[in-house]
This record gives sequence, C-alpha cells and structure tokens, in this order.
Amino acid sequence: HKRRPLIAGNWKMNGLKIAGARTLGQVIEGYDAALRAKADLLVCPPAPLLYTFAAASIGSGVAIGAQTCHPAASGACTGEISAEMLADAGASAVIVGHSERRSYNGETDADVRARAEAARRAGLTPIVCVGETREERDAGRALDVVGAQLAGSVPDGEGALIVAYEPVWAIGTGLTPTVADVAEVHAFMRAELRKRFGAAFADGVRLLYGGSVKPANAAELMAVEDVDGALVGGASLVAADFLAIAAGC
Ligand code: G2H
Repeated sequence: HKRRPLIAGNWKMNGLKIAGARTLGQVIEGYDAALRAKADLLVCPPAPLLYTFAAASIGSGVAIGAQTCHPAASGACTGEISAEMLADAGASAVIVGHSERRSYNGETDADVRARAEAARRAGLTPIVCVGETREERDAGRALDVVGAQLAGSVPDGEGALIVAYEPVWAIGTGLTPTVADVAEVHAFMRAELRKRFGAAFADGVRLLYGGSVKPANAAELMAVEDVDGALVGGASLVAADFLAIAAGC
C-alpha cells in the first residue's frame, strides 16, 4: 500500500451503551500486532457513546470518531454538536457529508465543506463522503457527480483530509460496484485532488471505499491501488467482521 490503510466503522444510529462497549472491547482485543501492522482502525459510534469509547480506547491504537458536526463552534443551535465538542469528548475524526445526511438532512456541498472546515478548526480529521446515485451512474455521470461533490465539499488548504467514495446505490444494499468501477472512480478522485492541491498533498490523502463492504469483498477492494481503506457500515457492528475486513488489507 502506498498509504497506510484505514478501516473506519460507521455505526450510524446503532449501538447502545452495554452492547456497544462489548463490541468496542472485542475490536480493541482483536487489534493485535498482526492487524496493527496492516491498518489503522477508527470506530464512529453515535455521539452519546463518544466519551466513554474514547476513554476505553486509550492506549489501544483504536481511534474514535463522530458521524457529523455542526459548522459553528458553539451557540444557539438546539440539538447540534460542534466539532470542538466532539474533540473535547475524545474524537479524532468526523465523517461529514455522508449520503444519508445529504439526502435526509438536505446537506449541500457547501454545508459539507463548512462542516469539514469546522472539523479542521477543532483539530479533527474530516472524512468527506461523496458518491453518485444509481440514476447518475446509469446516465454515465458518475465521475461528473463525484468530481463536483469533491470540488464543492473538500475545503481549500492542505489540512487533514480523508475522502470516502460511497456510491449511494451500494449503501446498505449488499450491492457493490465492480472492482474496475471502484478503481476508475478512485483514480479519478486522486487526479482531481492532484489538479487542485498538487501531487505532494494529494498522494498522501487516504481515499476510502464505502458501501456494503464485508469480509467477503474487502480484500479485492483493498487491493485497488487508490483504495486506502474502507468506510464500513453494517459489517462494523460485528467486531469479528470489522476485524476480518481490516485483515484483508
Ligand atoms: C455506507 C456504509 C458506511 P454499509 O453508508 O458508511 O454502510 O457498509 O452498511 O453499506
């Protein structure tokens, strides 16, 4: 691998205190020397679990992240959580612009960029998500859509950055694009980042694939040159599966 792989678990709105702690404990216990040599691990639980997860993972090498953040640092925004608060709770990264947030919460590229900027301001690494819908892919527009989302959602400046390519039609559906399609999109994203930021920065950015990643398909996806890890939803809720995906790096 040109970049150290990252396997990130997006628990979405799943995981309660007791069962979640058990799963995290299994992930920590399973993150042995062989796995540490292969990949970084990041677990992104629902926000109420962040603080205890961060405390429980100290010294384990497993990092803890959040699933979204508000653009502002503080203020009258009932129900929202700032990047500063996530950092205060022990998160080191935050997913921004997941397709579920883009579609259910109406987040635009500009919103996603503002959240990514907030993450950097708070010292968190933003994991910026992009990806086309089935209709867009069928219309031959996948690269156009991904390029536009990348241009609009990734902040200026050479700060911390991870990008996740998640084709909307592959999310939670069990469907995955072909390895060739993933390779094409990831090479395209790398090229777009090089154009905008130069190779020195772009070649260091980790590009994750997300969408129905499971132990059975992880190894072939992780073998793609510009795939530097995975953003795992459903399979990250089972520690053995999450660890098996990392073992496939
Ligand atoms: C895509 C992915 C994780 P899943 O949303 O972000 O979820 O692996 O369940 O498709």
